Amino acid sequence: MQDRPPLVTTPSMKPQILLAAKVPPFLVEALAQRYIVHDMLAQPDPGFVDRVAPQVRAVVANGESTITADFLARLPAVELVSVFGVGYDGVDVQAARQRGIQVTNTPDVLTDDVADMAMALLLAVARKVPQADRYVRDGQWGRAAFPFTRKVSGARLGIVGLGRIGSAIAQRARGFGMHIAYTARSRKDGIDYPYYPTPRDLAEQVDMLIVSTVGGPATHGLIDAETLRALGPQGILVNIARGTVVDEDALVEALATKAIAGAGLDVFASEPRVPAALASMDNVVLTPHMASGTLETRTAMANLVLDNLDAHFAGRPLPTPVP
Ligand code: 8YV
Repeated sequence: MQDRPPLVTTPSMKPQILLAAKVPPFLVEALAQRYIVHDMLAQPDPGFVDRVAPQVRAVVANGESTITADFLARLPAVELVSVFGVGYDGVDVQAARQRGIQVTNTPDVLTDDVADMAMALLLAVARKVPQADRYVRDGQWGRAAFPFTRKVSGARLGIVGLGRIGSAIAQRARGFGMHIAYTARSRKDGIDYPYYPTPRDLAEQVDMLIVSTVGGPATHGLIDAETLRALGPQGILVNIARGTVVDEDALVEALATKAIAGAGLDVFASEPRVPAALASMDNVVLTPHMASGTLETRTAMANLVLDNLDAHFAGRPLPTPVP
């Protein structure tokens, strides 16, 4: 029998990337068509990252990822971190910059969904939508009266952080005839809504407070016990930003003692862990960090991740580098 010629393997020219977060399957598939993908969450072996590290030229992360300076130091060939999400507070951008590593995110495409979700949570808490649903399913209708709820239209709304998402929330709230005020690091030029320098000052003036500011050390615990007390026993808090912006222990305490009336929370300090106390309360609505989670928006986010990677590897300007 004739010997077969040895199989010649040519090294793939595809750049290698490290997938460091859970992203939708359609993004994983699209990435795999263009790149050699090392999915670190699918690898139980702790030595995996260091084994592939010398070849890794880009990292795909998400809004919840923690990409520290130490982690980047383990990736000597990395050139780009592409975040599937608008928030990049988990990425040490300064450390990346020092190494010449670019960071991109997915702004704008998710603004509408996140603002929609803020209003959904506000309405769900104020109008007791989950409780009303349970009441009907449990066959209570016709037996016991459903309690009165709180009116959202015309109420006073405070927005913490009037960036892209905060402004989109304000736009929606105007449609509800709400009286809008805001706090931010500084007063915004050309904005007529009343400005308060701190969340506490703002909370004193409003019925409902929506948190839509960036995460990270600068806003850690910004919504503290004092702010919640200022919001008052009729007050409702909604957080679609980052769990760390709200002092979670203080929030649990404020809800338990009825220092505030209720809360709608899409984000938590240590996801996916939700404090058991919150889950046992009836005056809260809890969702699993899904504000941007429509098929349309997650598809647009995925496309932006791909566009940034493709631009980088083609030597073109990045569509959405972080500022
Ligand atoms: C997540 C988010 O990134 O955009 C952000 O900053 O927090 C979200 O959109 C998304 O859940 C993907 O993990």
